[in-house]
Amino acid sequence: MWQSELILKALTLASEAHANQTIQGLERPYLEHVTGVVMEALRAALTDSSLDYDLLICCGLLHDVVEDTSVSLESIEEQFGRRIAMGVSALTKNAALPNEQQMPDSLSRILALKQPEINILKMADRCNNLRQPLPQWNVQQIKSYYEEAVYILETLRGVNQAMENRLAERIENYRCYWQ
Ligand SMILES: [Mn+2]
Repeated sequence: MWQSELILKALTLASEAHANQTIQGLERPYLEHVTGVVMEALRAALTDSSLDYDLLICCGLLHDVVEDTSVSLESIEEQFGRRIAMGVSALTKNAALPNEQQMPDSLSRILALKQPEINILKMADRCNNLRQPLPQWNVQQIKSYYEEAVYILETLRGVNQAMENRLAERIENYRCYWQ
């Protein structure tokens, strides 16, 4: 099914790396976002036993570690191997690019990997992030976040119906924040 020791190692790394970080606007431990993403992904992935659950769960736990903390991709590769490092890398935005290119770039790297587990995780990530917008956001920012979610779903769809249905439902519910 999955390797518990490997997953516990990823959970420990994520817990240490995100220790001082909170979810923006909620001020709750960031690990709540990370494990929420894994929960969403796993719920969908259990409909397809051909998926690699080690890859899915480890990349889910580590998906924001390189983007948001000082942990390097090299150390992920050393500890978890190349496949997991490649998955985390595709889920990490390239901060050297202009803002508007960062999401298209990440999605094209996810598609190039051809690992459905990573498509599922990106959709699960947006599912978890489609919560009540920050109070300082204006209507335009909220609409843009909605449109970006639609773009993520349309770009990555075709790998897992349960995940796609779940994201579509979260997107539909998000409309209440600007309509
Ligand atoms: Mn995330």
